[in-house]
Amino acid sequence: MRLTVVDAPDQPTPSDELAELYRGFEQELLVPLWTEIGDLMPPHPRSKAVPHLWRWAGLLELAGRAGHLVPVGRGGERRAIALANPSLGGRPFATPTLWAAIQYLMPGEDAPEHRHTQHAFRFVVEGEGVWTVVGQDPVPMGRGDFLPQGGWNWHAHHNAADRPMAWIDGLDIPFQYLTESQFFEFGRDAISDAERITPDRSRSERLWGHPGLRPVSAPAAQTGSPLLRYAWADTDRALTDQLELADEGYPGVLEPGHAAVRYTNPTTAGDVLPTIRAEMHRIRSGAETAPSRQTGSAVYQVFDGSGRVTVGDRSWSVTRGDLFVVPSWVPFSARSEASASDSDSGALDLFTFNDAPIFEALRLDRSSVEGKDA
Ligand code: GTQ
Ligand code: FE2
Repeated sequence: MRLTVVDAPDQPTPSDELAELYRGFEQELLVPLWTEIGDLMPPHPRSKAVPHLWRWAGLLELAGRAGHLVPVGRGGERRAIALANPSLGGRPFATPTLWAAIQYLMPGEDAPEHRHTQHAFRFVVEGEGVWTVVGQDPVPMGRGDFLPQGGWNWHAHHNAADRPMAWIDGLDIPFQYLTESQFFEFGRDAISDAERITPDRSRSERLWGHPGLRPVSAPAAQTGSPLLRYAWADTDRALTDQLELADEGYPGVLEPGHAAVRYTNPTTAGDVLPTIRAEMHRIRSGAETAPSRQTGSAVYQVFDGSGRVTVGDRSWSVTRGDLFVVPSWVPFSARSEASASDSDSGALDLFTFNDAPIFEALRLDRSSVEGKDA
């Protein structure tokens, strides 16, 4: 620490005595507010993170090479490769609060059982064949499926297929690193044969996966949603219905040509995880979202279609699988631009997750749309 005498109107006049005072502060490990206020208490958030884009093709290629070179086992635990925001000091942090990684499992491979306080989810942009075993309940993973997994649940992954599979993980690892709240335990080294079954639906879905219906026998409470898989067919139908209703003059869409759904905990109707919000947005071909910003950071992955996204002063053409970061209070907008290689509708489907539950719990949530404060 080295205090400097700042020559500015709101600062004391430099003098030998002032310099001596500052040396005294230093020796006693004291820092006055007046030299730090601009950084500590800015008029609005100035994120340390920057907008950044990672191309899916590049991630997948590197993950595939790791599949051949790096074993999965006790200690390393997961073949997960994290996005490191270029301005967060090389740490594996996509944003100051969120971890985002591509995870890769070779055919027949298992990732061993463990549990941790970090809240997590998996999202699948392509492929199938992996089952995540949460608390001994095998949960299938396929394209478009979202699998939340609240902290402290035992979990392992196993690839029952004859092809490698990749997906993305989202966790609150950086937030828990900052808050020094982490606990971690190893589970069994191998899951049992009874957990190696590959059912189409997990037990959690059979119990909790019926719209608007919850079992009257309230089972043991767990952290986060008890529903462990939100299947793509349901998400897709919800978005299709929203857009069609708008055409019929019914309310429901966020803005013209822009439908969105939030993954929720069926026991509370609130967010699926205590620290992470997750949503799927569909922007109709040719439609554009209004630029908006909020406190807190987000990660997006293009699920389908292609388009142009703008994050602050950065703008990229994006396509299936591409991942990008929206830092706190940086404006974001997206435009759907159908390209010849896109499947069916030409809509841009964007999966996104963010740290909004933390900000809302602490009353730190603020947003504005095109300059209108909310
Ligand atoms: O799959 O259990 O990307 O514990 C980071 C930490 C994945 C996992 C990650 C984890 C996992
Ligand atoms: Fe884990």
